[in-house]
Amino acid sequence: MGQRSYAKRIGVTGGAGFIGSNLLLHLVPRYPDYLFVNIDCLTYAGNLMNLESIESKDNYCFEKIDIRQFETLLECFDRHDLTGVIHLAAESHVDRSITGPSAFVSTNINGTFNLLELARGRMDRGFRFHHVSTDEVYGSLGETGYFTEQSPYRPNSPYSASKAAGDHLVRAYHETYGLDVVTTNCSNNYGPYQFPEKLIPLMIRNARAGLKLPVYGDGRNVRDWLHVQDHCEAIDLVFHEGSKGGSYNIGGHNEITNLELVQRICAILTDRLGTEPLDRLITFVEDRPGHDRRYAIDASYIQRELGWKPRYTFADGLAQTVQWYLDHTNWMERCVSGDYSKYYDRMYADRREMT
Ligand code: NAD
Ligand code: TDX
Repeated sequence: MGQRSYAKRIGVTGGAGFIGSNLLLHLVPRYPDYLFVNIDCLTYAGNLMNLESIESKDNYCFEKIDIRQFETLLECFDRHDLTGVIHLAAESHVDRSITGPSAFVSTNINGTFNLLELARGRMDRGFRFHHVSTDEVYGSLGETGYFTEQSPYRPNSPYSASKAAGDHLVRAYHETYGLDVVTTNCSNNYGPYQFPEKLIPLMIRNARAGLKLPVYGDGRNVRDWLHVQDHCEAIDLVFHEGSKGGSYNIGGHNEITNLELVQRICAILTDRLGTEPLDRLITFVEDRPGHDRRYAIDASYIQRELGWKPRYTFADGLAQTVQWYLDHTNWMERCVSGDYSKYYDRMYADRREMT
């Protein structure tokens, strides 16, 4: 049987993570004439169960690969003859970067370097490299002001420093070699399939279980929240229409303190579950070292240049997200127990041995 030909063959690194899963669920049905190769080594944060609904699609496949392993990556790029990559694979949790920075340096910097080298070898085929990054590279804001694409880089955690290093390499490959790159720097995402170590799913899980809700420091740190679906639509747009070498800030203009956010989650849960007010569980705990005070994104450039703007209001997005976690308690518990990793063994390990 001859191989199907595709208009584009795109590697999506980190496709089993929170944003990567949502992105593949968005892209795979939307572009039936593209092949999407999910490249992920399945750390604790990778969960293939998220992708069950696209698992058997012709234009999707999964490759269990660590982006730190150059030779394995090379073989994958060659076998699928990739024409582009959307690079999301990363160690992504700030608290883990404080207790164990090593994997952040190797994956977020060396892994990005490996992918750039492979992209450089494919420049003659019009290869596009989309680097998915974060607003945390800009450091912390005071009471006022916004991060723009011109803001200086001032990362404060090992996580954000490793992401910043990745951004710099991407920029350098464009300036030095003329590689076709685009970078997106997004604010805090929320929505389905987020690993319950991050603020919103952690608070939902704990509140439901009657556990303490640990708010760091005074709870007045501000984050600018964006629904993951809005982020995925922005990535889709920038990958297709972003200008070569361009950087785009993406944010939702939803600034809220952590304390207020946790109170809102408690109010929604109290209402939905019909319990005693759950905000009594809020507990202030020792602050995160180097805790950035405030993030806020000026997203006017992507809006002006590419016509992107978020579709979710924060009120609707948060209510829908809380409901999603209430409806998927099994998913949450399997994440926490680590049970989800068995899904790979069932679905792929045997299949791999047969080929
Ligand atoms: P996540 O931690 O949920 O998922 C990361 C994925 O990368 C996992 O599937 C994991 O298995 C995979 N991975 C990690 N190391 C790997 C390696 N060495 N080789 C192959 N795969 C590896 O992360 P997320 O929240 O989905 O974030 C995705 C990307 O978006 C990251 O680059 C992150 O920096 C960026 N980002 C995240 C947010 C956010 O709020 N979550 C905001 C802005 C930018
Ligand atoms: O238990 C908690 N209590 C608490 O007060 C946790 C887990 C967090 N927090 C605070 C710290 C932050 O100010 O809530 C805020 C959000 O924390 P996280 O969910 O850990 O996200 P953050 O550190 O802001 O980083 C996230 O957004 C930017 C992602 O994890 C990054 O990958 C992304 O780049």
